[in-house]
Amino acid sequence: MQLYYHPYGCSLAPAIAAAEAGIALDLVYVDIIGEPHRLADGLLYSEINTRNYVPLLGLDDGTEISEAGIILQYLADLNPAAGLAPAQGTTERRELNQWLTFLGTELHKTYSPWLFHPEVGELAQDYARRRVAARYAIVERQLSGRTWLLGESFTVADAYLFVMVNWAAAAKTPLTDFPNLRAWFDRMKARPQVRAALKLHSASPTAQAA
Ligand SMILES: N[C@@H](CCC(=O)N[C@@H](CS)C(=O)NCC(=O)O)C(=O)O
Repeated sequence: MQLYYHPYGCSLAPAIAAAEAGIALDLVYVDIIGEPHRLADGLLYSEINTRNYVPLLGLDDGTEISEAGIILQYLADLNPAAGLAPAQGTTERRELNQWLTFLGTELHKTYSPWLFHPEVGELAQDYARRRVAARYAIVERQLSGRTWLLGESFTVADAYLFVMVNWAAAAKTPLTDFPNLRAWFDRMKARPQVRAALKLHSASPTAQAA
């Protein structure tokens, strides 16, 4: 399986999920900063993925999966023994879906693109930062008395949340008011598979070639 990724991108979430599930992925670098987006060999990314963003998961049967929340669930369901997602049809799975949708729509899409494009202006960025803080407050309450987002089991929702919290310093969305979130972030960074995924996912084409 191939994961089309960018080192600063939300493709980090599936990279973490795959590492936690013990699934090996081939990482394919996409320059999502340059326009048009291209692979390291110069190929236009839009020729592979008409949506033109990462992550994209290329399956061995030639089909592809896009959208972070769906890729995460696909990876989790490939290895149920890893316990990264509750069983389909359960109340717990519905809860996971609720969090994945919240993370994708309320948090991810408030950061990206707004907080990574200064050209949108200070007013828009300040507004986005206030929205992020209000969403972090929701996560802060959820983490009270819980080790991971859904309770005592680490799930792919934690992998997804990690991406945005990892952006916090660069995007100037401080975690100061959110002690549960900070403690959760420390627990995440201490997980060996999160560290392994971070290392793999931070590689640029030059580093990959080296
Ligand atoms: N709805 C998509 C959003 C993915 C997304 O925002 N990807 C960003 C990186 S975090 C990207 O590739 N941006 C490049 C672009 O939009 O041109 C998902 O959930 O996977």
